[in-house]
Amino acid sequence: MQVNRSGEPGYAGLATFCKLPLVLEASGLEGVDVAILGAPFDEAVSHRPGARFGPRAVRMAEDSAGVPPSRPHMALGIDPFQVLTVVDYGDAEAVSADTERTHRAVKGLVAEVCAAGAVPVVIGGDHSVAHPNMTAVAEHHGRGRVGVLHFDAHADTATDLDGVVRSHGTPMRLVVDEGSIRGDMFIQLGLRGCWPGPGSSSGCASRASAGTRCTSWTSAGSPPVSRRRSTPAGRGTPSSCRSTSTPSIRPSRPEPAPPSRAG
Ligand SMILES: [Mn+2]
Repeated sequence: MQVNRSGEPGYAGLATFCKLPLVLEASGLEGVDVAILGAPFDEAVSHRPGARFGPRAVRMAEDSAGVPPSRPHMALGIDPFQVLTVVDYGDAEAVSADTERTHRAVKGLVAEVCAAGAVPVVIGGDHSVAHPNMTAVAEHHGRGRVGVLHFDAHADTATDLDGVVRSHGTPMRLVVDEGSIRGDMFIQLGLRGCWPGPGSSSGCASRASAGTRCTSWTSAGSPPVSRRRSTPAGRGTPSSCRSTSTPSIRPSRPEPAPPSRAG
C-alpha cells in the first residue's frame, strides 16, 4: 500500500521508511526482497530509555528520497531501491513492560519475513530485540548455520544484568548458549569501554576452547578486519545477520556520555 503522494516533500505525509509502500500482512510480502521492521521497545535497558521511539524517529528522518525512493550510491552507482523490492513492514506489537511478549512479537514478524524469502531489517528498540531477531533468522536458515557481524561498543555477552536474563546486555550470549548461533561464527567489531569486565571477557575466551568462541576485535580498524574475511563466520555460512546497537547510530546532538554498562 503506497501511503504517500509522489510530490510530497520529505517532511510531509505519512512516515514509512523512505516513503516505501507499507505492508502489514504476510501475504503482502510475496516478491519482496527486503522488509523494514520496527521493534519499538526499550524496557530491557539498564540506563537510558527512549529507544522505543527509534523506529518512528528513523522514519521521520527521511529528507526526501522521492516516491518511489531513489538512493544511488555515489561510488558504486547502484540504487538499492532500483534493484531490490523493499517495503516497510510496520512495527512489532510491543507490549509495554513485558519483554517476553514483545520479543515473541518481534520474532514472529521476523519469521514471517524470512518465510517469504525476504531479508528482515529490524530497527530498534534496545539491543535486547537482537535476541528474537537472530533466533528467528537462525531457525529459518538452520540453527548454527548463520554467521553474525555485530557492530557495537559493548559485547552484550553478560549472563544477566542484576538478575535479569532478557536484557540489552545479554542477547549475544543467549543466542550462542541456546545454540542458535555458533560462537566461532559470531564476529564482534568496535568494542571498547569499561563493560563487560574481565569476568565476562574470560567467559568468552573459555568458551572458545570449548568450541563456542566469541571473537572480538578492539580498535582493530578496517584493514585488519578485512584481512580476516576468511574466518569461519565468512566460510560456508548460508546467511548472515548484522546487528548494530542503537548508540552507534544515535543521531546529531552530542550528549555527555555517562558510564554505561551495556547497550
Ligand atoms: Mn548492544
